[in-house]
Amino acid sequence: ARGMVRRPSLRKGISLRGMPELENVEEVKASFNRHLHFTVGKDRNVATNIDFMQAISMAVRDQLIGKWMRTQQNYHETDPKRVYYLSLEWYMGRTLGNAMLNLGIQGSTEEALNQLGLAIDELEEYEEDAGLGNGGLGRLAACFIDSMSTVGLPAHGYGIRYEYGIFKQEFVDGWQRELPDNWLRYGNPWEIQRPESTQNIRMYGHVSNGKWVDTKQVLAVPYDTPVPGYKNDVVNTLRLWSASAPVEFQLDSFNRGDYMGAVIENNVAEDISRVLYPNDNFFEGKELRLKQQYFLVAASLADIIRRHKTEPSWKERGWACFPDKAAIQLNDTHPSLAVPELMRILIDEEGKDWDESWKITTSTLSYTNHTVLPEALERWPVSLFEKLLPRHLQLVYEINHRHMEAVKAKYPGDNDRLSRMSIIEEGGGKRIHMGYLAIVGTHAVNGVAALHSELIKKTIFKDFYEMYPERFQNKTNGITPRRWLIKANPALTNLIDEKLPGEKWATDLYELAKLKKFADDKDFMRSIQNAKRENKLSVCRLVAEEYGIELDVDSMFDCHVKRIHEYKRQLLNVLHMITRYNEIKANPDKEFTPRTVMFGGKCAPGYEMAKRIIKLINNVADKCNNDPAVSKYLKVVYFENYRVSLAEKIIPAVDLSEQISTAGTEASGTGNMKFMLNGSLTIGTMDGANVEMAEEMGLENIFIFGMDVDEVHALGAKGYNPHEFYDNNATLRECLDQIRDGFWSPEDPSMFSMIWDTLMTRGDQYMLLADYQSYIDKQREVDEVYRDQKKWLKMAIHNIASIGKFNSDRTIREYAEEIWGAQCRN
Ligand code: B1H
Ligand code: IMP
Repeated sequence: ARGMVRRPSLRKGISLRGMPELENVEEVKASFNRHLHFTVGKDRNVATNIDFMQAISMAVRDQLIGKWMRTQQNYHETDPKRVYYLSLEWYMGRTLGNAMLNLGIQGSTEEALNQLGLAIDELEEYEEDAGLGNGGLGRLAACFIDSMSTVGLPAHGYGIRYEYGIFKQEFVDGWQRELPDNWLRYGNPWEIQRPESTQNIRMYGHVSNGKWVDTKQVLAVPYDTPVPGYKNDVVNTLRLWSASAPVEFQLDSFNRGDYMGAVIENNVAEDISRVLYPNDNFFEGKELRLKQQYFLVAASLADIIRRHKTEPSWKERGWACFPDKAAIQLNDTHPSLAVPELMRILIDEEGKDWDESWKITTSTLSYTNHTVLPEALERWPVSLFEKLLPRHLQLVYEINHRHMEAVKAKYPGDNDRLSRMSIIEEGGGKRIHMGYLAIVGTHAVNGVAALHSELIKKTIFKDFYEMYPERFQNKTNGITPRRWLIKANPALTNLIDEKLPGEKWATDLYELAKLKKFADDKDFMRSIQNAKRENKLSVCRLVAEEYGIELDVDSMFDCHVKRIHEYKRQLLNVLHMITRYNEIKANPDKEFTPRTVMFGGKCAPGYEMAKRIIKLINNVADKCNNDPAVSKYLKVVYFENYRVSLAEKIIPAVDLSEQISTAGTEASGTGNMKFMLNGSLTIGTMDGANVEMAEEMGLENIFIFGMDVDEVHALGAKGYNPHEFYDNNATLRECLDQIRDGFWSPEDPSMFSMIWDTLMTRGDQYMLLADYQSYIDKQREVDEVYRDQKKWLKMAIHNIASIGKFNSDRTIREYAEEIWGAQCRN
């Protein structure tokens, strides 16, 4: 079966890619030539690949516009309940390939460009990623908006049009260096500016006689991007706000005659949408971040209300109809200022009383929690609020006052509970607990996987669950199969298409369960193996070109890609690599199952420990790759600048997916689902959505190791002592001593002492050493199964066939039904 592998033929998988019909091909060619000439303003002699990419993007965009206008017009005429998804992050990646796929014009476009001597897949590489997110939370928003269009929900995404997205990562001598991501430099063919829908946003000032006065202003200018559903003619809108200084902004300076100074000062206002905060799972309480949050919330709510005031239902019923016509989802607490802002609009601008305002606010808003990590929970200093949003602070105090009265009424005399549940935290400088505010101010709060949703009820929100049990829900995350299978993995898509013709599975992933009957089919197994090998060969080429490293395509591709964070335990993986290195060195004649361990991921620029973890991985990689005795069995690659477009290339080529967070720390994970969908096996802990993946595929098809949540809590209660593990485990001790003594950093022996210190303190929250042996044992088992390719392939097929639940279409239908009360039209 090994040896030459066929390239995927253009003829295969034709139904999904769209048949290149002569008429369409001619239309695409004409449109491309027209845009190159009239929009880009170039001829074929001087046009660059970026010019070609922009011309074809606009030709594809043209095909969206009619459907977009018809969709929006239809919403206006039929006045259905709308869904608004508010998020500080939209990690969209590239748009061209996805738009062609959802329109069903991949075939025609490829053929048209072929006839013009151009290759569409090469041009797609010139599109910058829209990197307006950090990781899972931002990519979830992107998968959700794809699904909302696909299931036919009248939905709108709202976010910020950051001028700089997540930084570009570069390695300098193995250390991470951050470079600015100037993604808009060559323009963005997918956005349309709508200056006529600009909103005026106020900040600062003070409250006098109940009025918010002497405020500073900034303009919010919307840019719209079309979001097509999968072959269903629905096109929704992602509306991103950009900050712009109003003329009045520096009126003082203008009056003083300082014209130049005033114009230059515009930067201060426009800084609001300058750059994405590069933190994943970490709260940084900076004033500029609070401004970003308010900017998004104020502009979006004003726009939503403006829209509803034009609808017929409003003319009949006014505000009373609002909760029936609008559902607003808060993606974590980042946009939770929506609670006081909607109250401010209703009370101060619309003249409503408190009770009616509160009813409208809570019945319209709902909140998703994405983390239980204490350092990620937003707790804004009251002093900052007072300065930037004095009126909102008053409203939050009033909300808390009434909330405290409700707690007193339900639990008379329970003063401990009262202080535990206060939205305003006392002591050490007052802070506003945004999670509590979001629970109190909405009608539904949900976690993002079953385990996580149970955990928030038992831990961080226990008191709130006891008081409002009916508000708590679970919505297990999902991913869009269009981008993560059909677009990313044509080889596997073709195989599925052959077995399940009619492409029903592209929206109903539960259909893939029908593949189970082929789990023992020799031909199908061989095809799956060949598809994986073809994808692995692509990654081998990429690694050879980018890093000059020759990979063994038949080695097990073991992959750990995600943000670098201690709770995700990249260090546990490092301990496994070092253990393997030591074992190979100690047994020069022994045979091992060859592995290629792949890493990818950025760390927050100020996260010292994570920076050292990155350097350690790169040092381990160097030593392994440059020692022929070791590299035969163990190579290590750290992909630079891991991002959505790189994920689409790597994930289809992976054999083993690493999902090894300490149980109870990873709320869901969504990378785990992407690997499962692409036929990788998972080694993981009983954490986040891994639990439900194991449930769907059966424990015999996944490599589960380590402590579960109860065991983690029990060990924490008893007291975790790393020395217990260090003293009693010689191989573990050898690894740790090497890290401490400079074996992995001969250039500076004390370089990784910080890592040793962290792992060896009783305070290591992630209890890394406690799971070490169980992880190593499980990795041995993984080796064994990989040597039995028949067994491996059977397990891989069961993974693919059990993915149904993790389709984000399913997640979105549950939100629509159980939280939003909105109708899916498809
Ligand atoms: C997730 C974040 C997050 N949870 C704060 N929380 C941020 C928190 O800039 N900040 O301040 C940014 C991001 N991100 C992730 O959400 C979880 O860790 C994943 O487990 C989960 O799959 C994902 C989507 O629900
Ligand atoms: P928005 O939802 O108000 O932002 O408007 C988006 C689109 O909805 C518009 O471009 C129109 O297609 C449609 N629309 C909104 N308001 C009206 C109206 O008053 N008459 C006709 N179409 C409208």
